[in-house]
Amino acid sequence: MPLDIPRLRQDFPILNREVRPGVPLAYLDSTATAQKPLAVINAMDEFYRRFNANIHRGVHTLAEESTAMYEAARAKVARFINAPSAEQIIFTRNTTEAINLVAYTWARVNLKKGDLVVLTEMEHHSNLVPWHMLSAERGVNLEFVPVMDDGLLDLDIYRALLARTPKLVAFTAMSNVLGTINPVAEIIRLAHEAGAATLVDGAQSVPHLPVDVQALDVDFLAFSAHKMLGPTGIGALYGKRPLLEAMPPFLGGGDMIKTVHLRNFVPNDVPHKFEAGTPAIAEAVGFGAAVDYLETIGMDAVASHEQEIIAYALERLEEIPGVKVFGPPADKKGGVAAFTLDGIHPHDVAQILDGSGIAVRAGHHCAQPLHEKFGIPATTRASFYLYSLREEVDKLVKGIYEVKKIFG
Ligand code: C6P
Repeated sequence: MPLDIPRLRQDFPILNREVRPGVPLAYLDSTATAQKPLAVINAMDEFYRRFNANIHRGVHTLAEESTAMYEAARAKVARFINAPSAEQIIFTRNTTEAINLVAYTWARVNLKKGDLVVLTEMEHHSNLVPWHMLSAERGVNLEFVPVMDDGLLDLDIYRALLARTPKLVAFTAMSNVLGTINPVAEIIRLAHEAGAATLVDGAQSVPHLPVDVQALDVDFLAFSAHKMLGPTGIGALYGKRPLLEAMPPFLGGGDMIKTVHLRNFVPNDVPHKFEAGTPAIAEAVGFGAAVDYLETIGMDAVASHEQEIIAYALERLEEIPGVKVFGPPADKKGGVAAFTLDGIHPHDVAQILDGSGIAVRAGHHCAQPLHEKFGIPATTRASFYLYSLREEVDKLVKGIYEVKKIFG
């Protein structure tokens, strides 16, 4: 059953707003952050109106209720990615913090000078910089699976890199620029055969595709609530239980301990060992509501709607003279179209589109090495989600023709 998009859009109040009087919003920047349905907004509002209390600390009714809500959210997130248990979900601030958690704990225990970490050329800075920092500190070597001209990873070179027995393969499931959906299960299987652990950056895959951590057999998966209809300020790290249990704590403080004495402490059990201090409680409740909302729609339906929209967007964009869209064909990518327009800077394109209420992002999208690879400083990026309309693609195309007219 195709989604009833006009009906579904009524769940998102912001989509009805005008950017300026008489100029309705066409929000084509969901890869940066997704808009929020009333279910999420109301869940957080109700939490603050009725339940607000700190968790895991008080014995009063509100503290017990808010603790139960926070832990229920963890269970929902676990169910959403088919994690074997809720304890394997660690709440973090976002994908970036989840990756850093692995880099600061697992990696600093398990990697030493000369060890190899394999990344790819299409990584977001959040899956590059933590490894640069580790490399500078420990002398760990980094190698990169190349991106080919068609936006796909060169798996032959990947196999060759695996022959050098890396300790970790860390890669994105979906590129936030090219939209490329990587063969995650195969990359993980090959990594495991070579004896490497795996970390998947799921910032773009978990919001847009069905993801099953047990089927993938992934060791670590990082993702952010705000890209999947939830609030900012919260994300998650999934990890295999033996790995999480063996890892030292990340940040020290309240809640992550069993006992503290003047000269030592005993860390708490997983997942609390990794959640120091008062966490983002209302945000966790909102995250849980976002997961409920996506499950009601169904991730297969979300993915197939985006597949249809991106196929239409590529067809329309590619017929505009001077437009070059980066990345693979529609059937190998998610709802992301990053493009250049001959002779016109991406920031100018985005600024003029904004005049027509079209929200797109311009820049290197925190993937500067990928842009360097393609020999360009920046792209304009339109991105789609479950609420995107074909009419918004038409608006974008019309807007690009206007940009061309302005620049002669
Ligand atoms: N990409 C974009 O506009 P955080 O900021 O921690 O929630 O997510 C980081 C991140 C990690 N990996 C990928 C593949 C991503 O796309 C992002 C966030 C946004 O493309 C903001 S730069």
